[in-house]
Amino acid sequence: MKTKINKLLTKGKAIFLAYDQGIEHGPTDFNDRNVDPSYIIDIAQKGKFNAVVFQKGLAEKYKSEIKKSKVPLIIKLNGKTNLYDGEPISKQNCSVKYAKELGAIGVGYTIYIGSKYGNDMLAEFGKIVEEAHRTGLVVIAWVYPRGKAIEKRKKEELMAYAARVGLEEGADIIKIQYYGTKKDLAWAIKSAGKSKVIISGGSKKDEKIFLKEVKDIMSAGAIGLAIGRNVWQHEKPLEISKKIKGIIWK
Ligand code: FBP
Repeated sequence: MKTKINKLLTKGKAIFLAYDQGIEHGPTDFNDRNVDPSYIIDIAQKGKFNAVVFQKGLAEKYKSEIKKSKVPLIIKLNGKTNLYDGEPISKQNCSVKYAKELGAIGVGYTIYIGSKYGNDMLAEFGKIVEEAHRTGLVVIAWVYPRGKAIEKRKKEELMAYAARVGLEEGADIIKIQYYGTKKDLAWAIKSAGKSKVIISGGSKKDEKIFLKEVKDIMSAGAIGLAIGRNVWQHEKPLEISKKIKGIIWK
């Protein structure tokens, strides 16, 4: 089944603006400006992001703003709060069908490989891939190694495992976190085969350090980033977006 992956990419590359931190971390990530989803849609539009990533509630309540902005929408189909310290599990909270009705051209889902519940998430995600691909939606897997079983494992090695899981499960794009060296990342990207790899931004870093990281990420073969806090927590989000995009589309 052909997906509309090209609608989410520009010359094969992409920058997505991630804004699901409200559920994942709570409003502690936000200030007076960026607590407002309209502010995020505005950044995505003016910064010409390839898509914005929302949970279904924001996609519903800000439907008219999203439509007006013309920014493509990716809806996360699962999520969890951090008000719980057990083995990580993120369950589906939105159907593929509903995401499509809300205007999404892609859906996202987080899998915590290494968790006691990792295989349950793989099974749930497997069904999502089939349904989404049947209706032409692009599927993006956030694959994060987490949980007790992997505490002693090397994060840089698990990065390749995460990427491979995304490929084997049928994700079109795999979002992983960058650990280790450029060589480790290049191996992870190779392990992802024909699936594309994007990297998550993480908590806000010093700008110089962050931009150097983006350079390494791109030269290792990633197609771009799905980034949140390093953009919308920045004093000048459009300026930093421009710098990041200058590296992605160099
Ligand atoms: P950031 O660039 O802000 O890190 O966003 C990327 C992301 O994957 C979000 O989609 C998600 O909400 C968050 O990171 C998950 O954070 P955590 O690493 O704490 O689970």
